Amino acid sequence: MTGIFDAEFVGAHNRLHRAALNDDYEALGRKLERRGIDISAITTAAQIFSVAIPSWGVGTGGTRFARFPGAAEPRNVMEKLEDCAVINRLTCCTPEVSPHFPWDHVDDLSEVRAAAQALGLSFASINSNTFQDQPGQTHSYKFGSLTHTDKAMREQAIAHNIDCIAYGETLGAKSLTVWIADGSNFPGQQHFTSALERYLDSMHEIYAALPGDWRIFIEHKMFEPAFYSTVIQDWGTSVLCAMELGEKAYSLVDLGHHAPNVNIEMIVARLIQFKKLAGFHFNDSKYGDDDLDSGSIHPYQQFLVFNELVDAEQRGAPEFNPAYMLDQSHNVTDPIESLMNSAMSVQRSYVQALLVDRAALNGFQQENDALMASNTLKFAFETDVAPILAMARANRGGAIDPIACYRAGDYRNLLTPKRPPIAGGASGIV
Ligand code: PSV
Ligand code: MN
Repeated sequence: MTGIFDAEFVGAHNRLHRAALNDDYEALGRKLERRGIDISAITTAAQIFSVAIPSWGVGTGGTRFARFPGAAEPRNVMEKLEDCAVINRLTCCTPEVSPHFPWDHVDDLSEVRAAAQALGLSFASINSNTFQDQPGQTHSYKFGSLTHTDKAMREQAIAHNIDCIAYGETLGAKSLTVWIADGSNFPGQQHFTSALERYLDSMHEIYAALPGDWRIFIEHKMFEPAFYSTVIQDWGTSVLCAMELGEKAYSLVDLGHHAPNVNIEMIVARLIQFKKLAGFHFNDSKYGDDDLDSGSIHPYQQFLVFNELVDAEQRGAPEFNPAYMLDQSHNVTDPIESLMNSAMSVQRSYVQALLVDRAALNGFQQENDALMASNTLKFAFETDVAPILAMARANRGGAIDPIACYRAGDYRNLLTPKRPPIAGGASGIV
């Protein structure tokens, strides 16, 4: 099924690390016990946690300037699924794939669903794409899609989103994620209010086509490709639109889509409070929408986001059902390795947030003990939970050290004859 990474190969790799893991796990177990935490309950929670892989993430991305193809890159959706299955096989926390249309389009999507099932995968939210022109397309998205001034353009974009719902039904998905690149590059280019009115009109039509048990996720982005304004620029506009559309519409948080230093965990808390949190596109960034591996720049921010999520989970916040997805692009790393890194980093933040002593935190908040409240969070964040993550994987038959195991398998070299290089150094952000 996942070729080289069968039970025998992963088992042999795990035997190299087993004694050290048992040692570290027992030591951490004793440490947590002193704080009244049962390590096995945390390990069980880690085993259940999952985050979806974006189908585009297994390809090598590019910048606005260049794209440098990687070895044995997947050339179609079936090969993308094979790579996603390797990530899930080794990390045991990525059983879902979030597809992108038309990039993943084939005539018979039921074959794609069957192939995914055979690999132990299923489908998360469907992503539509009205930010690029496709070969043979009637109208260009150069000046917008769902908000375009020309009704014919808007109708084309609406029809594509409705097609995506149909694709998702074939694949067994239950939500549509809509990110638009619409915006403006110059002050005065676009009438802010009219553009948003057109957006809402278009989204009402898409919303009306949603099956009863589907949700629609609105993804905001502060800039890029438009550099002066974007129509859905922040969580405020996104949540206002979600409220306007109805109960099936939610606001999706991509960690790279905010102004620097914005308090994202607080946005998350607000969206939870008003029952409008769709979920996440996890990634990390230093400057903008950098699409770096999750937790590589701001691990404490990621932990603080999970602190809000675990708080909501534990107090049974109403209608709390966030979709966790990665969204990142790789220019200098092997995408499989980067996605494994990110999935494990997100899982780490979740587990660290489970260690927060919430009763103590509540007490410190009530007493206005700022230092101890902050230290309560820091204490959880600074706990090295790596043995819990590794044990969770080992218990599920995954790899104790997924990156080392993947490298030992020499996956890319083995696949190179079957997957010749994709020609071209064309630029293109994904
Ligand atoms: C836009 O930057 C974005 O984050 C959206 O989620 C897209 O679907 C994705 O990137 C891939 O282009
Ligand atoms: Mn995104």
